[in-house]
Amino acid sequence: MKNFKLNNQNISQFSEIVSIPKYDRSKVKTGIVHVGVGGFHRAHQALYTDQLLHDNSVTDWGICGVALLDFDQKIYNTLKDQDGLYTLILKELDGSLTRRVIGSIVEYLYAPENPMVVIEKMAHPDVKIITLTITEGGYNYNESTGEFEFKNPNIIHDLDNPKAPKTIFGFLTQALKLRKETDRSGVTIQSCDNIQGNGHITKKMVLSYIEVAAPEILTWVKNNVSFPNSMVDRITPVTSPLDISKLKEDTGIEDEWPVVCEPFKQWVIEDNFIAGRPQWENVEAQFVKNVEPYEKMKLSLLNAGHSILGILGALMGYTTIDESVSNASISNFLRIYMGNEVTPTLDNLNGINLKNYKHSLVQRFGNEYIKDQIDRICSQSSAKIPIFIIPTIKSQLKYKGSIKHAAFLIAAWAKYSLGKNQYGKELNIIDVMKESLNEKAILAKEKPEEFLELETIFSNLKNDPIFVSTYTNAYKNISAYGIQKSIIDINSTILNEI
Ligand code: CS2
Repeated sequence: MKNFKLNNQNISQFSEIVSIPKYDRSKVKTGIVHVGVGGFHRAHQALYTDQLLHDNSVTDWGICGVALLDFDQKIYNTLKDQDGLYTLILKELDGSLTRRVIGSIVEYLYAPENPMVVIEKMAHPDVKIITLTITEGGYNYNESTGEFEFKNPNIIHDLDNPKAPKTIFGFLTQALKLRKETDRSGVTIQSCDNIQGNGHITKKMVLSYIEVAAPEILTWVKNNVSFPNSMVDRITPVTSPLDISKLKEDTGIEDEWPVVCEPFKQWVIEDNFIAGRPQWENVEAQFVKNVEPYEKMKLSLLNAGHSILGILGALMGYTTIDESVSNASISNFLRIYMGNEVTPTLDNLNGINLKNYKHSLVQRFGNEYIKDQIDRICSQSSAKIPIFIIPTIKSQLKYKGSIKHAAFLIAAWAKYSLGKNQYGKELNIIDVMKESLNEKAILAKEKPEEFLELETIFSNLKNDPIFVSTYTNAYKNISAYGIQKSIIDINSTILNEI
């Protein structure tokens, strides 16, 4: 088979082999600016939009991808080189692959190269929505106070250099200012990150920054910008070199950075778009009045489940999520956590069969073709645990429910933060708080409660005697009996109680 580089010129070469965009990309205008063109965006929103653009009457909703950080240069270069085209590879549960070339990203910009171009694009009259996947840690709030973190050096930089910002807050502020000054329409800012109330948080953080950076536009922003909440879901591991070479071998497509993902996808969106929106509901997105219960269900079951499989699995010496969930003691742990500790905190899930949802999660985690990396899941746990796990603990404490498995997980995380698995092998910890986590983890060896002193993660949990004693017991058990045996033991205490 002859190989061709993926780009506009060669795209028709692949039409017999994979599904390709069957719309005229040159006629598609940019209506959405997306910040953070990682694997997830390309497996999720960009696919929904690509499906929508196949209706040839839809030409207003092309995406301009923005790479915000120096770190994003590689994806920018790849997309530029490939005219925004890339291959999405669905890995089905039976191992078969479904491939599709996506065409909805019609422009791409690299902010560090030319911040003004990004600001102007965000303020362009055709742009009606700015969507974000900037990770859980990207919203710059202090977990213990819930307030915007003005001490962040990049925020200080943006306040001093408004025309050459580095953070999303600096960019949005300048773009909104330009929109107001040039009498342009308002715009929707839509977070697509895994945060409870992601729209509310985005609104609060953006307004907090503007209040200091550009108070003269605050009222305009309040009246002309909407911030819908949304729940996003699709497991998207990091692309491996094998995925790239296999794509080329099987199809002749030379794609420098295809995206791989699971077959499942879900997008539940609050219908709150001040300047209009695409009809994503035509391609299976759900628009609802209140996203909160869906978000809560997904974050506290799927994402928390991931953190459990990641942290316990890492300590046991596994490298992928499917390996971790195929260990019976870990999957029992997960089931008990979901049933005993999360389910009592969920309500208002009209139309969702929670039992089936939990069952399907275990199946999705077990997809052995996905090979979702434990390193990816455990990365930035300091931003994830406060969103995925702590709210469940707080709610259970309030209603005197069980917190045994959650407290055990925190104890296991304290062990993980020491940097070694049960065989003494070094763990690859990727976390902005890696050093402080490690410092507290070392102190915790003598006095387990020390780990809870990290207030930006645990807020005031260290003052709850029930939590502290449950956590301390779990920590001592792991120290005394090792991770495997203490997981089995904690599962059996619950089964006995039941
Ligand atoms: C994962 C998510 O980052 C994580 O810890 O739980 O990336 C997860 O795969 C997605 O939210 C799935 O929708």
